[in-house]
Amino acid sequence: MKALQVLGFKLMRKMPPQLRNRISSSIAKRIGKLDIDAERSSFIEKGSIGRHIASLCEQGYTELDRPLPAEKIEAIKDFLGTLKCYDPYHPEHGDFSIDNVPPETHVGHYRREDLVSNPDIMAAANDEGILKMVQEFLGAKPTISNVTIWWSFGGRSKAEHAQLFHRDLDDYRFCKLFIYLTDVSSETGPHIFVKNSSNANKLLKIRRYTDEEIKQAFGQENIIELSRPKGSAFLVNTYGFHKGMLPKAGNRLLLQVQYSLKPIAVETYHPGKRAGNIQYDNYINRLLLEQK
Ligand SMILES: O=C(O)CCC(=O)C(=O)O
Repeated sequence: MKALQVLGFKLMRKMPPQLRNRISSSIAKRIGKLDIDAERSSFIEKGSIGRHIASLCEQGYTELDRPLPAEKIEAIKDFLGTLKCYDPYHPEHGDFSIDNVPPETHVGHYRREDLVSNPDIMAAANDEGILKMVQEFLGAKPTISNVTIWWSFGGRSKAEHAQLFHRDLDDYRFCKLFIYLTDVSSETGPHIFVKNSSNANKLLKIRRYTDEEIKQAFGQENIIELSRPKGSAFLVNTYGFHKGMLPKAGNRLLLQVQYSLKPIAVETYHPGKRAGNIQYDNYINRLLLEQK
């Protein structure tokens, strides 16, 4: 079964946007929607949801109205202080703490299994305004298919991996929530998103692209640098072109949640314990949290 899913995943990755959209719509119809009360959101103002959904669907991203509050960021950082990081691109470095980072390492990720036990992280992932926007974007109730936090370290000489422009190809339709846990300036590795590239039928070959190629294809005016204060949150359809700019100085800490139609076929999920008695929707959280 897993082998078939992985084969389907490989085929999906090669499909052009229009075919992906047709298939997503038929998967979404079979999944159906939930009744979600977006008014209870901590991230969006009353009455603004339609504008956010339109922006996410048409331009490929939307910036949320309210930040994650400073006290939540501090609580998350205190929790991270009890954990170690690893570099997924250089597993040979093993686990390291953030005051002892190997010099060649560009990124330090925390483990999903640890993060899902934190109530502030999971509350952000399950914010009803966010779930409602994502549901309208996907056309179906969302599946949380990843929760991750990582450091991008400054002072490295050359951009690598996700620091170069690329499309994500994780599912037929998916998007990601970004929340900055540090202030992010042009110097400290802002997320860069190419507006209007998510539905564009260009540059479909799977590879990393240079800044010049992206500028030629989409125009400088569509390349959006998201330098923002800590707490800032945005939803992005990362099938559109994006990268994390190589930080020149200082480190960036980012919380990211992925929402998709289906589980990501190449991932292995080990649902973890919920913090306390928190009630989150079983379906939405089924890959990451034990059922209640
Ligand atoms: O670090 C960033 O801002 C880019 C992240 C990225 O490429 C991704 O999540 O696919």
